[in-house]
Amino acid sequence: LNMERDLRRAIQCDELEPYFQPQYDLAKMELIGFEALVRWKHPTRGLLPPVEFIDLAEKTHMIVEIGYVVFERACAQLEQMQQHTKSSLAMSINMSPRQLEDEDLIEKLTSIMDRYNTNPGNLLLEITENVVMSKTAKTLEVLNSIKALGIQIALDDFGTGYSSISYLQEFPFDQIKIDRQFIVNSHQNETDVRLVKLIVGMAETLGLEAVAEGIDNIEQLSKLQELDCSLGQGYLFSKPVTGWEAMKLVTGEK
Ligand code: G
Ligand code: G
Ligand code: MN
Ligand code: NA
Repeated sequence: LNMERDLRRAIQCDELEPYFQPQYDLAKMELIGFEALVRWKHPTRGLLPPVEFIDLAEKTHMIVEIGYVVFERACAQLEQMQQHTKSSLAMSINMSPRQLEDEDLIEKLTSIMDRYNTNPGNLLLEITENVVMSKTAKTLEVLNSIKALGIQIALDDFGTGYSSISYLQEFPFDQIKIDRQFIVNSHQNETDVRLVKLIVGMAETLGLEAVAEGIDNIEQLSKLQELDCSLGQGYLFSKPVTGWEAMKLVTGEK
């Protein structure tokens, strides 16, 4: 209960802020964009990762408010970064199912994008497989409205849920993010290699971009390059960093 009050205050006092994990084109080894990952700068407990507060935020619906905070901060960050580079950068933002149920979603996203001159084509909203499984008709309608704004949609944590190939066709996805569990042993376990190969091939067949999550070492990277997985992120490249550090990655400053 204290924690709930604490989180409400955190939203008011601007204690929530996204960190940014860089994403790379694996063939060219070029920075292509970032995933925004929320952190809580707690006044006494230090920097808290999402696992410490996202469940509570979902249960209390505070995740809707937090979602707009993260979306706005990510758009602001992207606007700043685009002033320092000619290449167009992607910004991926995680969305909880509750956010998709918010009546004002489309209006609010539109007004935030207007405020920061965001090119909607540079944004991706990540939803998990569980979202896809529940509330199919309404979810599909909302995702189509998001697509109509020009924003792309990524299916997060792919392989951990129960989505079928028919869902992948039916929903307006642009990208699938291969869950870290398949990447972890993809340099040493033949079954995992075959699964990743299968997912990359399926993505290509369906016209979707494949993103590997949690690339930790060079062997995993080499395997993913060999399998033509187009994009990736992970500690090998960088952990999630502050907006300031993300900016330095873009400008090439040390
Ligand atoms: O940064 P970290 O690996 O601890 O993030 C763990 C998970 O927390 C992410 O995979 C994502 O599912 C969730 N998460 C991170 N940031 C956000 C956010 O801004 N909104 C929502 N809904 N989930 C987030
Ligand atoms: O959205 P999602 O739940 O997939 O968020 C990705 C999370 O995974 C982030 O919280 C990030 O901190 C974490 N992460 C990113 N890259 C790596 C990695 O290479 N190894 C591990 N163990 N975790 C990672
Ligand atoms: Mn994600
Ligand atoms: Na994920």
